[in-house]
Amino acid sequence: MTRRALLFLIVCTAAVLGLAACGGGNEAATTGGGATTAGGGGGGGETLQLAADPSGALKFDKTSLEATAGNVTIDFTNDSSLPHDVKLDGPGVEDEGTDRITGSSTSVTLDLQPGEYTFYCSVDGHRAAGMEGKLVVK
Ligand SMILES: [Cu+2]
Repeated sequence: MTRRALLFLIVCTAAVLGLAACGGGNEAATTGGGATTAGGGGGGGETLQLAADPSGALKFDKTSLEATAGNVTIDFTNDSSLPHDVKLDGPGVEDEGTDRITGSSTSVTLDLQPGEYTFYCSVDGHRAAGMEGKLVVK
């Protein structure tokens, strides 16, 4: 009897936890899906966030990005004391991107077609040191 009661309690607890997890997950998925649909449905207008390492290491905070074809805005933050920029090479785009900035933020909007692009910092030596990554546009 005691054992059965304990089992019942465990099952109930699991069910409650499961429901709670499901509820939270659905909410997050709905919010995320809505934002994605709004960006893609409007013929682009997607915004990507990218930052240089704030401590001065020669790297970005991401090595891969993904976007939907159309107007893609890159919000670039460089809180370090070194100059950095973000440039793109890929289909129809060569060495285009943000201004070179130090300790501030900037953004650039490019009309991108589907394909694979390389993003990198064009300051001498930075790309070779690891400031590059891949952007996939679908
Ligand atoms: Cu750089």
